[in-house]
Amino acid sequence: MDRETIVAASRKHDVVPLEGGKYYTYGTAGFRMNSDLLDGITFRVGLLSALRSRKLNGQAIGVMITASHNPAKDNGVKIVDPMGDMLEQEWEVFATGLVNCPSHEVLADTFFKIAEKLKIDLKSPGKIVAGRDTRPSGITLMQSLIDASNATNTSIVDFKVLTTPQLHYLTRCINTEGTPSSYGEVSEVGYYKKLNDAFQRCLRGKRVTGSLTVDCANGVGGPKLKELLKHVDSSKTGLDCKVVNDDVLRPEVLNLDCGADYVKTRQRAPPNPKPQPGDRWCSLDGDADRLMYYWIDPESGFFMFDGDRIATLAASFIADLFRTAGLDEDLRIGVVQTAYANGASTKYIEKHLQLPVVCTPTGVKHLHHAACAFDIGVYFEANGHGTVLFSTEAMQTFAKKEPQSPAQKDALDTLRALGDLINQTVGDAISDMLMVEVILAHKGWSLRDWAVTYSDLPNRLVRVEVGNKDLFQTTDAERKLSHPVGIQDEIDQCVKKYTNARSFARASGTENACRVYAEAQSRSEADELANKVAAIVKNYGGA
Ligand code: 16G
Ligand code: MG
Repeated sequence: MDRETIVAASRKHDVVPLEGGKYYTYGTAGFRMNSDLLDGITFRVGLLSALRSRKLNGQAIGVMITASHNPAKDNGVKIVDPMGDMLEQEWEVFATGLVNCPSHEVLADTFFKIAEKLKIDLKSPGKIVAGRDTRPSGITLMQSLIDASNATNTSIVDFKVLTTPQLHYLTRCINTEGTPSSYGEVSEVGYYKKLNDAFQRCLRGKRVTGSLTVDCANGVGGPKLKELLKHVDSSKTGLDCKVVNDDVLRPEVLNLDCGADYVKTRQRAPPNPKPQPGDRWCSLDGDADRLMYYWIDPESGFFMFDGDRIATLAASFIADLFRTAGLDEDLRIGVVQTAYANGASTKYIEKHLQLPVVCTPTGVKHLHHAACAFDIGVYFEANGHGTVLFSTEAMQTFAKKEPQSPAQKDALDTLRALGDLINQTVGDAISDMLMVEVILAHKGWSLRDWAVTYSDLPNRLVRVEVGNKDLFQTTDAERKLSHPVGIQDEIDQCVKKYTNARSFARASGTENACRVYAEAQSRSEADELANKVAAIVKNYGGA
């Protein structure tokens, strides 16, 4: 690997400098922006992955090219660590450092400096596994990545079009292949086979009833879900899936008036095709790592089952299985949420399910990390991203424990199957959807039964334009502002005037704005509180 080769390769992939001394940062979603700006950035992410792979003894590093629920013109690039989790936080600064190098020469020098500082043997082999969503810009960005791997003698496996969770799955599979902790077959088909096998084992002869319509946001989830369905025997499982909004041939319709983000932020079903009263629906987002369920209640209209609802459903089912299996003394189940979780869901988990709840800052990496502290960690963001993590110890206990009755055996087998069904690397809309179907089938629940478990507090999310969002610094898992000084007191004074109310403000991690969340006993109180807190934020935020 030599400097000249890297410099020459980099010349083909310029980075567009930002104006006014601003720089690109590796955020919660990696680098994400208009796809025209991403060529050089993706090349440099390739360089970083080449370093990271060698630092981790040649284990494969995943790179996913996607902008998730963002408009079709955007794209993004994100690094996945060998076990399928997000890039270790300490390395985000190196990503930011490489991407903002002012010239190709400085870039090459920085590359070698990082290698030296971290004692990376550049002669050892390195490996990258890559995937992209259906955005056309992903094809050229993949080439930028390939050029970076060629310039650094790093091997690259291009899996082409994948959902984000599939890339996470494949990264873990490659790195565990042939070991006792093998995560599955290293192929897309292996992913479908694993899900289908676990789905059948989870159902244990029970059948899914009624049909399910899946809105795929016109993204990669459409073709991939249809692929999965070829493997599912609906005569055995009862799964009757209708796939809609699966047009990936017209890039401009991606995430347009459909998808999980649309449903969550607009709090309504996609206009087209229109769900009929009583139908069971769910929506995936553009890269299939978020899930929203909903239905039109024939009496009261649209009702949404967001990440909080999915988390409570999963936690209650698993806690029941634990009790039946006699494991509630041995292993700990916990639920991880963010400040955006509806207060009613938190209360339900703590008071009704009697399970501990941990609150973390927004962003999957924080939730994932906190969930690892439990034997079974259920984590979901309200926006529908989440999963259930089963520790190695938990999986071993399910396998080893001698059942004392047929009911215990059944519970232990179901738990093991759930551990295989639920993606252990990251939130996976397709895997989560199968989990929801399994749980509803086991409980014999309709969506109405699920809806009445608790009532959400009315809430409102407001986006506030501010001069400088970096003035807003949070503490207490984003539930309070430490800066600007004095602002939190004003918010507290305001919240006090409302019943059962809560409100917080934070700087967005993905755009230049602040977000204000408020909930209260009634719709009008929640709206009023959100607007008042937004006005306070605006006041402190500069022009
Ligand atoms: C990113 C995060 C998502 C979070 C969202 C918040 C990942 C993979 N994605 O999309 O979890 O909910 O940012 O956006 O961590 P915000 O900071 O703009 O509110
Ligand atoms: Mg997504």
